[in-house]
Amino acid sequence: MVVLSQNGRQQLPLIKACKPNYGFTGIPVIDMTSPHAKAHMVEACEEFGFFKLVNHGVPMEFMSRLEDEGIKFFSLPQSEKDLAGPPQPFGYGNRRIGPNGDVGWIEYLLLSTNPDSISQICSSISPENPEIFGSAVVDYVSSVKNMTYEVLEMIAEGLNIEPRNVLSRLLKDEESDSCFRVNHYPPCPELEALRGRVLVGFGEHTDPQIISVLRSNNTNGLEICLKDGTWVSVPPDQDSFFINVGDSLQVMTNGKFKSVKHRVVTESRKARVSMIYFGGPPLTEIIAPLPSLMKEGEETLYKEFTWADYKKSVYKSRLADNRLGLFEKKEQP
Ligand code: GA4
Repeated sequence: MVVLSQNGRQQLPLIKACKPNYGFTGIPVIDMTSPHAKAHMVEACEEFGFFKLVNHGVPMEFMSRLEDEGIKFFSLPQSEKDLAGPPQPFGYGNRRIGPNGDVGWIEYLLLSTNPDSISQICSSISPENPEIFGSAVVDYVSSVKNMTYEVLEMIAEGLNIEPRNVLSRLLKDEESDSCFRVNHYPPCPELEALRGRVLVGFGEHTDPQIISVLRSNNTNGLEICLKDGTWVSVPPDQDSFFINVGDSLQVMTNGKFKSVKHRVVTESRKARVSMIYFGGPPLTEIIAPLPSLMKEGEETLYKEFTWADYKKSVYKSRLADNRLGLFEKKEQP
């Protein structure tokens, strides 16, 4: 990996650009109102760990209002933004991702999804108008949460498992450990000169939670890794959501669903703004394959662990690490 030095202060990663995938039309697009949606969601989670969701019912106004508020925040002078950081674990972050030395061409806000905690953090994010920013986040997050519950219930039906809320209950739980982030990837005009290489905004990783729900503006940058190891770019669509299977859902399906490896690369001319809801279970929840999904004689691939155990290990890891590796049952020789 080559590294670009920014004003001699920080080292940012450059990677080889993925081959253009103009011909690749394989990212599944699922219409939430279609009678086939449930089966298609299951197929997409098995093949890609990823799909695009249309006709989702989240008001466009909530999406654009939060995007506008995010842009307003990120255009503040650096000294003002720094008042809301660094994230511990919530707040404003710039270039540094996580506690273990990962960096990217990004600034972001990391928030809890709990309305009290949102309003608390919003008073440092926007001291003049905390309620404007706060209400944009609360409206958006509550609408996206409801849509996500429905997606998980449709997936449970598609998998033929009962009860319907076997997955969604973990996110609906008052103690659910979910979080939310707004990412801003500034453009980088110097990139034009770096032929064949791209600057990393957010390095490759899988999400540790159950499911992540991403919405971005119409700027390129998101890439996912297919089963055969090829990276493909995901054409942006500001009216849709992109759903990612997280590590916990991979475990709960005993590996039938794959948590998708993904990354964001920087555009030379246009800022990318994304907002992501990460649906996680309560800390005490045991993450294990759902018994109703296990075939007779099927062995569980993972050791038993709670979300708190996993989270602790996640925060000791680097972005690109195979975090589930530590929890896999190794074949006996
Ligand atoms: C990836 C998914 C979410 O953005 C996140 C990230 C978290 C962070 O930014 O603090 C982590 C990353 C994410 C996984 C490995 C650790 C923790 C940065 C990092 C290096 C909020 C999450 O839950 O895990």
